[in-house]
Amino acid sequence: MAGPLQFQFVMSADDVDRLPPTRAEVAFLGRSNVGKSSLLNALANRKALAHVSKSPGRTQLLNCFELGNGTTAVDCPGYGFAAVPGRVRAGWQQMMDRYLLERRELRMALVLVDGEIGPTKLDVQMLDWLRANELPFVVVASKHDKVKASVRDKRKRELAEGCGVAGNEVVWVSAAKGVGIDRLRSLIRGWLDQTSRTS
Ligand SMILES: Nc1nc2c(ncn2[C@@H]2O[C@H](COP(=O)(O)OP(=O)(O)OP(=O)(O)O)[C@@H](O)[C@H]2O)c(=O)[nH]1
Ligand SMILES: [Mg+2]
Repeated sequence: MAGPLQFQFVMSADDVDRLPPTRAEVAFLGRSNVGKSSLLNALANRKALAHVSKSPGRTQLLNCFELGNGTTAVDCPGYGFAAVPGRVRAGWQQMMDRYLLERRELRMALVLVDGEIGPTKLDVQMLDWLRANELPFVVVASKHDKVKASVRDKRKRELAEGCGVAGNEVVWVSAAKGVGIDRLRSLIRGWLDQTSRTS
């Protein structure tokens, strides 16, 4: 089935145990301000389904959306926001570790990397951690519209290299301009159709 993903907000949870049961799930990860919520809105073709941040780092919960066929998507809090106190950051880390390690139905972690900025140290740490724990992930490069056409090829090569993946494994998107959105929709449908986890 083509067209927008009909996400409906279900609930926000501060722990994996409080999330609703699901058949299959995808998660949106990435540093604060990278464009996770904007991407969810673009995939759903909705303006304000997921809250787009005016100030970064405000989403501290796992925001769960359902697709109507027993599958779900989780918009995770952004990492790397300097103004968050250490104590809060430690709590966030624990919540995220538990979520990623214990959510058995997680089919794919979409790791958003800012296409304009490229992978930060925290992005690389997250990717290394996912690899070390053998969790399935895909790199999604956001804000394609902000990368000038003249530097695009070079940027695409550098971003993939910085993330330790092949160039053709990176999914480039622009929530603002709709670039790559249809393709990502069908990838997500495919991951959610899987009956079990693959890495
Ligand atoms: N130009 C451009 N700006 C974008 C795009 N996607 C998101 N933005 C902007 O980037 C900022 C952050 O977007 P969000 O979607 O709130 O980012 P987030 O990753 O959900 O941030 P947190 O919830 O704080 O973790 C907003 O000002 C968006 O308008 C895009 O494709 N192109
Ligand atoms: Mg957000």
